[in-house]
Amino acid sequence: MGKYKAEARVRRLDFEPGRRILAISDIHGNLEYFRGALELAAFSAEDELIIDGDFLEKGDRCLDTLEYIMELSKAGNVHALRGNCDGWYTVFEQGREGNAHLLRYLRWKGKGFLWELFRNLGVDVMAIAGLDPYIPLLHAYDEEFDFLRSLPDAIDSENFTFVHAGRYPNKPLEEHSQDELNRIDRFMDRGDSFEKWTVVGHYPVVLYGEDKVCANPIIERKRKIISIDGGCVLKDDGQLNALIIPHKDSEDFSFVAYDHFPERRVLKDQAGGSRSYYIRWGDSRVQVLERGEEFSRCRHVRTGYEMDILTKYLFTSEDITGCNDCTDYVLPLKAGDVVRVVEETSRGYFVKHKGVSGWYYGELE
Ligand SMILES: [Mn+2]
Repeated sequence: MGKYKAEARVRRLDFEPGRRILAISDIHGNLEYFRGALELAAFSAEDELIIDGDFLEKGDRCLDTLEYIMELSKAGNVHALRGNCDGWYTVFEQGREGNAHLLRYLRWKGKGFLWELFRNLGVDVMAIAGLDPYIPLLHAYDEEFDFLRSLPDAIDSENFTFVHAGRYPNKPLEEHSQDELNRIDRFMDRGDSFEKWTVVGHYPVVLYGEDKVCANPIIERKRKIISIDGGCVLKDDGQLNALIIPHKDSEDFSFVAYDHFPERRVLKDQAGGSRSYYIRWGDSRVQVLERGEEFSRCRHVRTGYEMDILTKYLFTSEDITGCNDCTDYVLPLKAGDVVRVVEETSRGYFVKHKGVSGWYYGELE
């Protein structure tokens, strides 16, 4: 027998005509961004809201985020589905080996949903010898686990299918496994197209970019795919996107994006740079040529491309030096443009302009 693959659970939803449909994915325990995005979108009881998976892990407020989603879900117009980071209800059935693996994970991560629960229960995961005796304590949160257990892996409607990561064409949703719907990587690069719109998160959209970093949703009209993960929590310059579908029969999509970076105004025109590169997750190995306090001169190992990287973005693990996502892209800007400041440095500002990240070397108002 191969590894047991849980079958996907699909929930059908018939949206009422005229009601606005919002979709948000990959909140990753960032309650501030979630509330911010809902406010920007002017979310109300008149809207439908799809939470497209991965509202847990990586961030600092997983339990609060879950409880807020549970509260919102009571009204009947908020519909969450499960991402690959939300399946913690299996913690009661995983046995000794699973528990040992989980303890190593908790110690390594030092944050996340179960880490928060154990902290609240007074269990210091760094100090205990094994997790087995402490698993039953988690039943204090049965309501939360029941909610996670109840979530579908896909929400299907007349014109839109919502899944966390992706799906295969010519294969009914129900015949996918949970893992397929929740974990397909680089879904947009598979080249598939669909009859009805497929809305996904899971893979930060910035990673589809070549030389530029843009966190706005990608809408592929010919293939009917919308990818919305703005890199909230995962990226230093990430944002939480809320896709806005005006009503169930509309393709007039728009979006709002929330982040917490301060807004400033550009004082001088800046011509865009001619050459740039984007070093990103999965291909971020660099060689440090000259380490400085603020910036370090680095060479991207695979391409040989050289750029100055904020020293605080460098990390070393197992003798390999890598870096957080970064770019040397110089943004084309006009005086009066409003930018959002991610990093203020002695050389200039790393900013976002309309979802695109890059450098601005002039003065800000
Ligand atoms: Mn995911």
